[in-house]
Amino acid sequence: MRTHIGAGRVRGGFSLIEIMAVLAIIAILTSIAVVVAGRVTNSGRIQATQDIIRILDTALDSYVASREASVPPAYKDDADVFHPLWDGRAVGSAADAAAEPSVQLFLLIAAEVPEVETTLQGLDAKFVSRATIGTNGNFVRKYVNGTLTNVNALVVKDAWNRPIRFVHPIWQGGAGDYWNGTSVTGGRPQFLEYDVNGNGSISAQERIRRSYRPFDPANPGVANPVGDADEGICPGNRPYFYSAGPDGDPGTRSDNVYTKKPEFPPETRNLE
Ligand SMILES: [Ca+2]
Ligand SMILES: [Ca+2]
Repeated sequence: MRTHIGAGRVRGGFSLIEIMAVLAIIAILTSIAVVVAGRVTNSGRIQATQDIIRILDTALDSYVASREASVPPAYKDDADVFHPLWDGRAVGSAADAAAEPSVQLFLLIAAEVPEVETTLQGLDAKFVSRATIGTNGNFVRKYVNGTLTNVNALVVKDAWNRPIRFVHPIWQGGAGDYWNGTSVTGGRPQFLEYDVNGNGSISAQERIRRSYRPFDPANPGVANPVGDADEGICPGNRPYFYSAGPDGDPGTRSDNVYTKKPEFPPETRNLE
């Protein structure tokens, strides 16, 4: 009997080209696997984040029902400083890079309602922590035994470990100029002024800046342009919660996570 081995060539091993081809195939398969695994992870995180937002929505419902109000008011601390409940940046250079901790402020007010506390117990503990409110010397403080003391409140994060955001209807689309791709351009007042305490004048705390968009990942710490809001308009004059999604940028709305999607002003939609 005669055994036919290919064209008669006896192989003593793999050639360099064959090894390189195999390595290239392995590299391609690995990169596909990483992409697929990333999608699976993100889809699980999106689901988890939606669950978190639904619980916050329920907490908001409880608050609204208990207070017979359509929206939560601004938070006023014991130092008579008002902290509007919205998703934007505080005024002042030191705080420019920091968004107002909007969910934290909301939960500080909402904690007065017992039903809210019960609802929040439904949150997975790994997304919840406690922290002082504010950054860069702009802490929310209260008098405790005669001393101004930093306030602790619940922080609720999304599945990418970034704070969930709360948008108050006062914004109605936000304030601030736009980043048109090459420069910051006008179109809206840079600051939104809102007489939070109704005293007829606007204090520094009542002049709030909202985002420039889009977020510049190369310069996340600089004041401009840093997108820190989705610029949505609250549906039915009711606040909404959202997460900035996998990319962590609120200004890119395509991957943001919502349970109640807001309207967006037409002029920003054109920049999508
Ligand atoms: Ca005022
Ligand atoms: Ca985003």
